[in-house]
Amino acid sequence: MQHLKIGVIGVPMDLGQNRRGVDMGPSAIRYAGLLSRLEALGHEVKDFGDITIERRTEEEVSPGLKNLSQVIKANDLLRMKVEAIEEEGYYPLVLGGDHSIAIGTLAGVTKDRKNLGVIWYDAHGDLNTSETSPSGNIHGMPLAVSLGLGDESLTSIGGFAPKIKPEHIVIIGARSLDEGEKELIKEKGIKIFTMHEIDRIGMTRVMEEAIEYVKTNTDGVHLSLDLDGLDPNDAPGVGTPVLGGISYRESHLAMEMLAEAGILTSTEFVEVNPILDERNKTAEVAVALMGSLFGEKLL
Ligand code: HAR
Ligand code: MN
Ligand code: MN
Ligand code: MN
Repeated sequence: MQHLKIGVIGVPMDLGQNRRGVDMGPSAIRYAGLLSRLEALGHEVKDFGDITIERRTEEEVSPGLKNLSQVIKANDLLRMKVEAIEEEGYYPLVLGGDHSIAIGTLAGVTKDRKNLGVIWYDAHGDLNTSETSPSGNIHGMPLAVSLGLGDESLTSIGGFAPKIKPEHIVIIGARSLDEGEKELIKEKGIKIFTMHEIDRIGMTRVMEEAIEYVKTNTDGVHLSLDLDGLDPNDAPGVGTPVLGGISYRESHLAMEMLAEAGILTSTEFVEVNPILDERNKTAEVAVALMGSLFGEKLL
């Protein structure tokens, strides 16, 4: 893999969901050795620090869109930061934080990409709107928001919508979808490899097909990797674990195949929650996977 200029940006955000601790994800990932791991591969790595996140307020303004104003502000800051990082010639590597931050990341990387491909590696679809969400948690909505669906205050971040097109998305690892999400996947014809397909045809073929799919007619590819896409045995430190997930080994294979394909233009790793973790295991898994993603090989 060619040497990259990688710009790391942390988003200590926990307002997109109900559990405390995921705001410590960026620290845990750095502590697990991310920067030296990437530098050892020959990349130039610059840590751009963390986005400032507002505190949770006591009174809940909108139960269907929890912490809406703070989530908007954080994502708008992140969008601007991602744009600045790209302008400086760096590859954005965003560390979460809960998955609501994908709204800002995607808004930033689509400023000059009108046909971005997206790989959504997740147990969930994150395709809810305030109408379909069972929880009102915005971390269950970022893919819908980026498609231009949902509350205007979220879809309009960056001043344009939609950010991405349904035919440029592939979801990998899904095993928990709400009814509204299932309908949307069918209605929009979104490409999805659920755990069924991964079991049935294997990760090698899933990734071959997914890579071919997202590189077709696109001008860049973003990887949004939610650690809960992995099995909770391998990644226990997540807020919404779902049994029967992608294994650590399958995930390494997926990352290695993405490294070989050389198609990615930005990446985010989200939902690492150190409070729910076992001795920082999930952050270490995240760093190991980023190692493979950025070119690590045994021999
Ligand atoms: N679909 C559920 C909801 O909208 C659960 C979302 C869960 N969590 C995430 N996102 N970590 O991938 O509330
Ligand atoms: Mn998610
Ligand atoms: Mn998830
Ligand atoms: Mn490996």
